[in-house]
Amino acid sequence: MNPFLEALAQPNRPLVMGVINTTPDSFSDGGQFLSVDAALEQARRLIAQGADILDIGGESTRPGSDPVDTGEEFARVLPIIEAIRRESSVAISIDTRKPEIARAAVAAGADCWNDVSALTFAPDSLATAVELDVPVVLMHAQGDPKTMQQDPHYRDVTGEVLNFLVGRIGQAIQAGLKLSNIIVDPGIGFGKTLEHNLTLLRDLPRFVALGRPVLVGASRKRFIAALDQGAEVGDRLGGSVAAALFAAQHGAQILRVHDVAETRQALTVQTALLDV
Ligand code: HH2
Repeated sequence: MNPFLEALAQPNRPLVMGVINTTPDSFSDGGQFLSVDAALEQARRLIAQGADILDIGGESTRPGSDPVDTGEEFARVLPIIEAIRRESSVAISIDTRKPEIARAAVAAGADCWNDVSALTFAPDSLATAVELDVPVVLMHAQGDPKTMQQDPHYRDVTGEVLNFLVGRIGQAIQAGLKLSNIIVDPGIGFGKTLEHNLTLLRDLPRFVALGRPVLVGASRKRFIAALDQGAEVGDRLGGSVAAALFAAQHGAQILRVHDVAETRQALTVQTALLDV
């Protein structure tokens, strides 16, 4: 069985996905894990802290970011996936919009394709996902990273994001993707205001009702600063953990976080408190 699906099948607690961005410009850990050695050290640390999945990304999709050349993205992510795979069987996801990167990452040992464009970025994204036959995260975004935060607009944010995801699930199934390979994500911070993000988090049960695992990535995001006097990225741990606990309590099955140890500890306490 695919290690990613195996992990999803087990727990009565959500899975913790630890983020490793091998980019110079990611909003929270940009520049920290550019070398294979530094990224591998971080992978070891996150595994020791209890990460169920490592999410490896070589292109920042933060608001205002520029796209990355495919060759550069290959060079950033492949050696790291290979290095992790040489020493660990931890589930690995590749965070990319590019089918050719997803294909090479899976060949190098990745188990899941995390696509913030929900397989819309390239004409052959859907066909590639079908062929790779690994779990795929379909995430909602309004606009592209360069401009998405300029004026996000919805009449009914939850309804529109749900509609989009239902539409993408339908298209993916029609193209031949297995339903069991589909994970959905409302895309916190991707073309959303503070109010949009809060509404989506409160409405998570409606996403859970789609019947597919829900992934939430709220860690260190800007909405936390908007609620807390512009807190800098490094000062958003409390808000990140609060959002992760809230998401878990409202049915999220995968939490994408930068701070694995703290999130795991908070989830353990929450589980103990709720388990009566
Ligand atoms: N958020 C980011 C990147 N990838 N993938 C999913 N499925 N859901 C998310 O919410 C999500 C994601 C953005 O965060 P980060 O990777 O920390 O920053 P950057 O895009 O600057 O690399």
